[in-house]
Amino acid sequence: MPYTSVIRREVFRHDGISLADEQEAVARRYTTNPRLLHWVHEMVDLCTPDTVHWCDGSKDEYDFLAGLMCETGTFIRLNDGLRPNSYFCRSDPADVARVEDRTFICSYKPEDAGPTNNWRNPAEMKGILHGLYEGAMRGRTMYVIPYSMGPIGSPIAKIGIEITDSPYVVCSMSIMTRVGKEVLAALGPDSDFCRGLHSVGMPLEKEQPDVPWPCNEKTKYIVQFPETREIMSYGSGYGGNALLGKKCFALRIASAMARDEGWLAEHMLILKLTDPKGESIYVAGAFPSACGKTNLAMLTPTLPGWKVETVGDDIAWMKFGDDGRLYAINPEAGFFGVAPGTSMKSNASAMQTITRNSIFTNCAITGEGDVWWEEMSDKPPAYLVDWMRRPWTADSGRKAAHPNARFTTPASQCPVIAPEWQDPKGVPISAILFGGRRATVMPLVNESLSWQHGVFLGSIMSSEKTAAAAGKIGVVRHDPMAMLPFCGYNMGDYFSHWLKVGGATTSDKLPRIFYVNWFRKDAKGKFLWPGYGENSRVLKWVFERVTGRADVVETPIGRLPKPAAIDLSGLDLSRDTLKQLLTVDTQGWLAEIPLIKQHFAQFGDHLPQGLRDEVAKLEAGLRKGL
Ligand code: SAT
Ligand code: MN
Repeated sequence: MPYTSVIRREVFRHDGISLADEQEAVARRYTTNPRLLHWVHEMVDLCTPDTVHWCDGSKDEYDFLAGLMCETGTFIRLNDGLRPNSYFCRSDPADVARVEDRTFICSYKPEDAGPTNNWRNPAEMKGILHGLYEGAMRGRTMYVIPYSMGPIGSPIAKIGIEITDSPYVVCSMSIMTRVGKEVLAALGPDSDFCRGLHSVGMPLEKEQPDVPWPCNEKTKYIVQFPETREIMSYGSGYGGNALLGKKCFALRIASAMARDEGWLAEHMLILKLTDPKGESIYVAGAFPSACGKTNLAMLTPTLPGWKVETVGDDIAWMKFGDDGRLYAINPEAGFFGVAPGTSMKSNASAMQTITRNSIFTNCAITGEGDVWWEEMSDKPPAYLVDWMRRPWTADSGRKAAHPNARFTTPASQCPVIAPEWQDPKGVPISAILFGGRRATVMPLVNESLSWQHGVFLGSIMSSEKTAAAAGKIGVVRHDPMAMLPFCGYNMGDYFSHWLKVGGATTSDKLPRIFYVNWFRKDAKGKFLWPGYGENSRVLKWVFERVTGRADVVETPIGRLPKPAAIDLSGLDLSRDTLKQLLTVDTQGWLAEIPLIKQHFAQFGDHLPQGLRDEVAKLEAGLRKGL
């Protein structure tokens, strides 16, 4: 039976019977979970969609919805000869990135959201949102997406249900997460789940034509209720605003769950690093959005014999195993990567991953029906249509792709995906990297002196702002553990939680913590370090530290490599430049101290004493060296 008729049969509507009542019968074929049935019933009554569709995550469903979006103009199917089963999509220019100023944490007490989050009272916010959701799905289909973050059945995985009126979200979620009946089977009749309600906030009146990218230009709300594990998102259809499994659940809600349950939900890539002898370690790394997590996770080492394989590129959930080590899973099943800058030179594995079965949003499109973005090739195609539907040539004087243009692609297609990437028990983490985009002060690599000192280094992470979020680009801001936009509770308490985690096992079992900075520039503004595949030289040093080798210099900021300990073989980089990359910029660090103190002051008595001690120790150490 063709897929369309399955949908049509299920959404058949009688006059005089409420859709919610009618849906109950359909819904019971998918689940008997009373909480789920009740919630969907309530949301149908509130949002009054024309039809309801329970997603099964099948290929038929994906193809049907993609086809539907081609008809409505949301999707353009790319040339199958060039990029099979792939789609091109343009968002509304008013909906291109996460909206941090419209993101809220609604906890009962304001101090539980903390100074770095926008707090609102949960009841008041629900009042506002209910007003907005009332009738919000009129003229549209409501999709119910059962999804698992993490391999279904993994003790670390968790189940969420997203209700959305966007078929783009359904297709994206079925790439980014595990969707379908197996999830409902794993949920069973009794378990609870994370509730996520999403609407693009653009109901359709009778006869009103739809637009290719429905959204609400004026009103957007991305709202988390960590205490009740609920998400409500309104007005945006883009990325982390709308794919609720990602930042909203796997970071904001999950970080609060992790605090309560003694684990970590982090904005981290996970990679497997293998040395020429075949010995492997697993490394997690926190970097702010659009700072190269995907590139690092898929790095092609320039050092002969070394290998990097990918476990995840954005999020890590880490729990202690019975052996006292920290095990990480990648809760996602796909990559939502920044397209501009991705090329065979910068990330060949990503380029091979996206050769098929992918969605491209806000890139440019070529005359042959393929996608293009800045730096994808040395020479741009002679003629393109840009992400704003304007003709584009190399001398147009503007970017062809939006800087936050993205690919959405299955992780399983990555040529360097680690064979164990879906292991339900996760992979044991030996090292954690923290890093931001900093032109000055921060050295290439620096190992922490202890777990507490490592947490301190994470807590003072700072980075230049990128296009992943709306707002001014390039401004340096503190972004602790790359979680500033994603921590679902008071960040001071989050630091305490990190310190507590360090006390949960013996120090030999804890991952070692490193601070890295690939983005150091010289006085003329030129990058000092080549980055990309050359970062394998830093990974090698990390590997050697973890396995008990490699020389260090103890300094007040941490353990720096002796310059000779970084393997520069085959690289055209002077020892002088390396020295510059590895010196302690005492004046620069001293200038950071008041900024760190100011950053810490906002947390008041939520700031753990351990971090106060670290800043005092750092300052004293730096002054001694003057
Ligand atoms: O939040 S998104 O998923 O849109 C991208 C990011 O900021 O990492
Ligand atoms: Mn991210």
